[in-house]
Amino acid sequence: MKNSQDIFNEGKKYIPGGVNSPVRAFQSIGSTPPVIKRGDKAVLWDEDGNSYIDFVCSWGPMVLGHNHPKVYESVVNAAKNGLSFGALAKIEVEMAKLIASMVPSVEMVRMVNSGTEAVMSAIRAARGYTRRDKIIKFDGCYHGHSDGLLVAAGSGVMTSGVPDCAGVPKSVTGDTLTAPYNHLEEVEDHMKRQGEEIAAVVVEPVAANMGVVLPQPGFLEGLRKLCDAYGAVLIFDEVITGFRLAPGGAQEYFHVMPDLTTMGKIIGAGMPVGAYGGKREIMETVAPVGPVYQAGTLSGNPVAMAAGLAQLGILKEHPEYYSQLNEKGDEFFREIEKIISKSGKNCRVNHIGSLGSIFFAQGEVLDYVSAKTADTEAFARYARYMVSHGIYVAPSQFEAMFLSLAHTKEQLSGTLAVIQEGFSRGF
Ligand code: HOZ
Repeated sequence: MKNSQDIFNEGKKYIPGGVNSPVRAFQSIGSTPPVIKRGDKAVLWDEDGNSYIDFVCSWGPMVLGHNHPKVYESVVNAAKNGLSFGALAKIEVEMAKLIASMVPSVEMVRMVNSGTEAVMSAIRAARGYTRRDKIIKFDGCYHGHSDGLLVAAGSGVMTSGVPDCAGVPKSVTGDTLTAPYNHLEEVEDHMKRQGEEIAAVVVEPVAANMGVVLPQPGFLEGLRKLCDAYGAVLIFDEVITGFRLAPGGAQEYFHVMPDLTTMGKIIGAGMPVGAYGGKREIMETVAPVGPVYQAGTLSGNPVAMAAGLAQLGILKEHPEYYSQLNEKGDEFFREIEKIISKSGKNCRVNHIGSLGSIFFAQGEVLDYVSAKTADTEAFARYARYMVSHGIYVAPSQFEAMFLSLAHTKEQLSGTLAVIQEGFSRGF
């Protein structure tokens, strides 16, 4: 097993599809994945010795780039003291305090191990708090793979083109209502019909799992008003936007406060961490204070906390990093827009700060239906071309492109040159 292809083939004998998460199989772009050996700053190397400028950034969390020396040092030092205790450690309290100091709506926070777990638990807390069962989610938003949220989900579910997941009982999804993203009137309809039964509205404040789709002006504010009017809990899933758009995530960026916030891998600097937090009165329904049960031996794991604390600590100390990162992203995506418009191709670039997507679609992409109009074959040709030219982009039309603070001007202009060549010659 020397090279990527051999390793992937061997993996397929023992792991479903050869991968531990479906999108990374590169199936939807009709290719096979480079097997990644190492990352440093904004560069990845594969088992064949090829290097790539990384625009996946582990699906977001590597906002400082790979192998940041302070994060590395913090992890190594923590590991020297033991890998897991299943008991309270001081670093968990430090982490909770730091998150509460950065995310404006968070008064209390509970650590879990992934974004999936965070959203699943936040919804349970919202249901326990309101004593209601139904939730509203948006078509094309992805909130992890828990049963009740695999309804019209984005990310790998959308990539595979299977809107409903086998193995999920109808009885479990019966309380999940859906609405199109950016269509406030449909949320209002649900509320008018059954507002007394709706525990929560869960939303990605910037949708980033059907490609990047921005909230239209008034959408998030409208959700806030509807939740207030009907006594529902507003949950912002900030697994992608948290600590990326601003120190306090999308809620700070858009000045709209949710009741609960879910966070993911970025708070572990890429290690398996998630968290949910928000208003004290809701969080105090969670055990051992209240009757909503949620637990886990690995929750608040000291090594994962050490990684996250180092990354978030750096970000808190340097608020100027956000203007740098957002400007770098805005400029990069605007340049892509120029290239595309000169080429005359039917593409749209949706972007905000360091997050963006090139949609191979004709019209504006504002929701699941318009995202689905994208020509996934054309995207596949583009993605294969990019990867074969040393630019690692997500192997799906329905995922985001992420920049980090580690991306250099030269790397970004090199990437633009590759894109330019691709759009002018065809992929
Ligand atoms: N569903 C993830 C991105 N939205 C991909 C996870 C992975 O393959 O690591």
